[in-house]
Amino acid sequence: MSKAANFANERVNRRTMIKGAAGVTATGAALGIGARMNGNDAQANALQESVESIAEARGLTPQDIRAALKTFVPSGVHDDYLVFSSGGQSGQVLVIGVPSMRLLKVIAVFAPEPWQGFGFSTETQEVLAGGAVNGQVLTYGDTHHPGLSETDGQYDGQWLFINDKSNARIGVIDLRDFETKQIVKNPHIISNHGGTFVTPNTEYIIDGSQYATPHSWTYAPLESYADAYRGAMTFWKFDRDAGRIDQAQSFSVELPPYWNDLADAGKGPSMGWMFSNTFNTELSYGTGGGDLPPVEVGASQRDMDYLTIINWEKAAEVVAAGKAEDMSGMPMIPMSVAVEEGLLWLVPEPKSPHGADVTPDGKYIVVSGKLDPHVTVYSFEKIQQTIADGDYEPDAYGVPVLDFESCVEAQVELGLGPLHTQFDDQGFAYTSLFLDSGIARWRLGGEGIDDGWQLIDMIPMQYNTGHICVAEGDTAAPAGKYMIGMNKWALDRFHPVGPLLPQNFQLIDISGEELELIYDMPIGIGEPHYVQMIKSERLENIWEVYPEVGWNSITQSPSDVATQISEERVERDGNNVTVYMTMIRSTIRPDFFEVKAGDTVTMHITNVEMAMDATHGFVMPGQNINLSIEPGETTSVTYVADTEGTYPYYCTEFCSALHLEMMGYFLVSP
Ligand code: CUK
Ligand code: CUA
Repeated sequence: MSKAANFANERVNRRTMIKGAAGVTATGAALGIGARMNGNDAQANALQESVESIAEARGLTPQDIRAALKTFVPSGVHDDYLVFSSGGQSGQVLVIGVPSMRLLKVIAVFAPEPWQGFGFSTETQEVLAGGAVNGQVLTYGDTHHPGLSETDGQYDGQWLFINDKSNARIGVIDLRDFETKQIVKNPHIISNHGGTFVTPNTEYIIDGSQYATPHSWTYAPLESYADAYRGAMTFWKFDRDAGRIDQAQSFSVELPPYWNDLADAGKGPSMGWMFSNTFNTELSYGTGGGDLPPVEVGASQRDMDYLTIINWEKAAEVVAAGKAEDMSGMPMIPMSVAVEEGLLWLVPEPKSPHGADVTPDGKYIVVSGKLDPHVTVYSFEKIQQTIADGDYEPDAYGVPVLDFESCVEAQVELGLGPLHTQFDDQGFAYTSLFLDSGIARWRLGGEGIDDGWQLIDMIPMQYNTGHICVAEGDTAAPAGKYMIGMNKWALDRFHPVGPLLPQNFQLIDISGEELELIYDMPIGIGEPHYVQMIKSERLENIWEVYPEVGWNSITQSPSDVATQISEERVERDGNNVTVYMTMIRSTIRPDFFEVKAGDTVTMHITNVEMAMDATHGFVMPGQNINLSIEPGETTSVTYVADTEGTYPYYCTEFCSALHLEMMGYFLVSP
């Protein structure tokens, strides 16, 4: 043993004696500082002492220091992984670095967001308008599941999709500039949940209905629930070249009025298929204003619900063959056709299922029953064999229900309230335990694995874990290393901030034999459900500035209202005034224009700078206008100047020493 290590041990012993407890001062030994530094004893001692004095002053345990060292990312150094997190009811997406857990960006999707000018500029207002429901533009979303685009079952770092559960909408985010480009409204369903999950080459984005309604949410009394209400599984076609969901190539498969929950796409041997949980096979719709049991009771009566299985490749062929019906402008494959074509199947599933997750090799589907302590593992091969054997009976809607025993590979008892499962690179699966407040680590089984389908370990979480995320843990090749538990309740974990508490993301190091909690991160915005964690190096197409001056960031092409330096002007056409404006440190041109009360003003503002981070903001007081114009971007806005007065407009980003001088006067004359 080196002198330094000896010294460390002596210190530990001495402090332990003094304090009567081992905790704080075992730091040096725990970190192995002495042993590693034996080339330079003086330095080792100095480090040892400084670490110990900081630890003591701050009351840190050796575990705390290990966690700090594992998550600390020095100034100027980038994180190894990025997390794309749902922002829950904020309607946004959060971008977080791992392991530092630093918040890098909040991407506006379904709600206006002033900093980015999202929902304030004409271009982004059109994006929000794309998600209008019943003709009304909505200003919130309940985001649940971000889905990164995939190539060969692995994240390709190009696109991100996210669903709005409350209105059955999907947002499309371009990962070159991290901005929302499109929102589509599902014409068949009013609420979704099992979205967005992409197929292995992002052929389709899966979007499953949650609460059944009549098709296209038309009116039908609740008593007609069994006959008139329906579910649907929608497959949105993604056109990579256009960077848009192509509704004309998208379609749905009609389903019984069960409630579809989480879904996943098959891969490898199960490529071309998808799997979704289905609950409320009891067809409960609550009390209906009468004596029926509330949904909580009504939807939990049967011991088994269903796993819904759809062959989407076959479904696409059926649509192409003209066997679907047009419904509200998008094809829907009727249930009877889906059954006849052999593309829709059910398998019983233990009580009130929630997660459905396909293993990285595509051979198994792991399902959790919220009210069953097991996860149930289905074999895709056995499902195919059961279909081939004709071992099924129709449900009340004629959909074939496969024999449970014939399809199940294993059931693994994990704990109470299993919800969601992820996978790592060492053959482990991880399942959140909502009621037990923990995450179970268990071993996957299969050919050549003797000790498979077994619970290995459990790490407690604070508290009530919903989704979990392992780095690339839902792809064909998980990265492992880190896992995040997304905890619904934070309780005492952070300083109190009033009755509405943040949620608690907990980062866990899963690379070793022991699961090690290394960071707690409060999420003070909405209730994030799911996140995906991608290796930073896969995001290689990110732009530092837009490709050229005068760029329309929604169409991702040169803007036809771009303005170059010296082309600034004010054009008048009757009551319509158009201002072509430029911004450059530290001038807004023109710095003055005047209109008459009642004129309609359109401004096209171009940031003519191509320097990284040289963003200018723009506000026009009294008009609810707040824009962000990133380097190269052209942004537009239109408003009616109905109140006479004097309005100084200015740049909101502290962009330069003379930023406060970056302003102009807008006058509205009587
Ligand atoms: S659901 Cu939230 S914990 Cu919407 Cu993915 Cu399971
Ligand atoms: Cu531009 Cu401040």
